[in-house]
Amino acid sequence: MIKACIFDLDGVIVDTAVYHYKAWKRLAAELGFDFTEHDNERLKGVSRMRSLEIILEIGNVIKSEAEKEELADRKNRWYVDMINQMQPNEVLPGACEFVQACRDAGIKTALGSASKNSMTILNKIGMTDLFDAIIDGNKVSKAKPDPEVFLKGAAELGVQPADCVVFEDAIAGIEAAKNADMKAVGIGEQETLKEADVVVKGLGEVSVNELNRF
Ligand code: B16
Ligand code: MG
Repeated sequence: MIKACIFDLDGVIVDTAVYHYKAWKRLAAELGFDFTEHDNERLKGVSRMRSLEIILEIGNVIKSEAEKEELADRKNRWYVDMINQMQPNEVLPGACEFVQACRDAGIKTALGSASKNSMTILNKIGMTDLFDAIIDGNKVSKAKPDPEVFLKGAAELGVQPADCVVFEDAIAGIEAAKNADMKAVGIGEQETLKEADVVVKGLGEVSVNELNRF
């Protein structure tokens, strides 16, 4: 019996990938190489530091740990400038309505994101109060596909993992949900998110009545 829904943020509730892309592209340009939209796909659901390492690999650039910290901070400042301008109309179609419908049906809701900026984003889009628990990059030490983020979400909600459904757009996120012994709904393409129990294009396609059928 499903008692809780846990939502990834980027790619499920909002499309912040576009802002991550602009900021990483600007950093790559300062380092003297190009970073394409195709490359950006590799960063979805991946932590900030791991994203930087992937970018440095693409540019064939080697940096010390201290330099990496500075580069990640620089990128994050540009990213934060952009997300500070976000508006409620940037919520992906049906996302707000579906989270609210879960709550109306007595199903608990949590955020399970790798981002350390999730509170800024939720406040800007006006969805902070729709989540009973918020687990993000500030609360976890192990990145997806480790199940930590989702297990912490279930624990904070007081719900058993088997009674949770995770909504995720990244392959590593679907793996994390499976590693947590939870149901996983993929948001995106069937060919990409093969391990998910079901794949939809967005939360606008899901209804609360279906949750126990996944
Ligand atoms: P930050 P999610 C992830 O969000 C993004 O998909 C990923 O591209 C980003 O690097 C990561 O958050 C960390 O974000 O730099 O804000 O801490 O999909 O887990 O909600
Ligand atoms: Mg995501």
